[in-house]
Amino acid sequence: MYDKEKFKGVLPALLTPFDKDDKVNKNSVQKLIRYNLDKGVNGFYVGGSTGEGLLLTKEEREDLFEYAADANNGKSTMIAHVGTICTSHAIEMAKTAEKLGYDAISAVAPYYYGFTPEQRKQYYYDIAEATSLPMIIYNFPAANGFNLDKGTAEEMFAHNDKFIGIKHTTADLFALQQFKTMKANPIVYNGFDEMFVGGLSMGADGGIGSTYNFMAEKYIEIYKAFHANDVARACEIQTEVNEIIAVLIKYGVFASEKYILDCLGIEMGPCRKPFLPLSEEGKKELGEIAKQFRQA
Ligand code: MN9
Repeated sequence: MYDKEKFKGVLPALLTPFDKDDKVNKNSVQKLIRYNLDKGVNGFYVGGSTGEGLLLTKEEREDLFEYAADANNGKSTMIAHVGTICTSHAIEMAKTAEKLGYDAISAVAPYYYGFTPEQRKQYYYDIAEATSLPMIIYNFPAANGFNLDKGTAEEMFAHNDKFIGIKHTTADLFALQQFKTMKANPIVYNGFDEMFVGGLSMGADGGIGSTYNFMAEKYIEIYKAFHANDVARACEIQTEVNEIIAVLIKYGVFASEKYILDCLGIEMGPCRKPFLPLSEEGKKELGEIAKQFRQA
């Protein structure tokens, strides 16, 4: 059995900083981890969508796992996102994460070829069987057309008890609630930061989010208020962060988050191409937003 408690709470989906040569910036990875540990986050989700994991080579992803684990130094829960289109690459990354002491692995479903439900399930079984680490399914239908339902999840969790959780990145909070009624009672994470209170209300055990990178304290406060039965306060903070998220969406979420962190003293660089640099107009508006957050 694994310790369920340690997977709960607020976990930034770690952004991946790049230096001037477009290399993963180790210094900044470590600074970003420490900045968030100081705020009291419960863990990190490394190399996922937010971390531009699918724009990194396998070696870069493994290096990133190492930099992040070193900086975390056992202080919080570490989840390595190993998902990719090729099962054997995912397995190699999962083994690396295991060696580095990660607490769990996670994977987005394989994409592009329109794999069948059987093929997708087998991909998850193969990865889960390759290590002793627990597996958290990354359910992000908008990205790959795979919409995990309760029946399929039941089947997968029954097949292998390494399946422990679901990162639920859809606005379908009914589906989230349905996962919580499964026999296995999985850990379920809210994936869209702009509906964190909604996710918690429907039973989420916590959230994994990109906007946590620079405003984790807001989500920690939402989480605490919600669990102290102060839903009105939780909603108030949600409204506050959503005003900011609306601006991030306007200019591109990850590039905007990186720019805000640049302003706060952590050099994040741009996103990797084909993402394009932030507009000057975006920088102006985001620079104003950055002023309300703590310097790193
Ligand atoms: O990891 C993120 N998901 C994606 C979670 O980017 C696909 C979210 O944090 C969003 O970036 C955020 C803004 O829509 O909720």
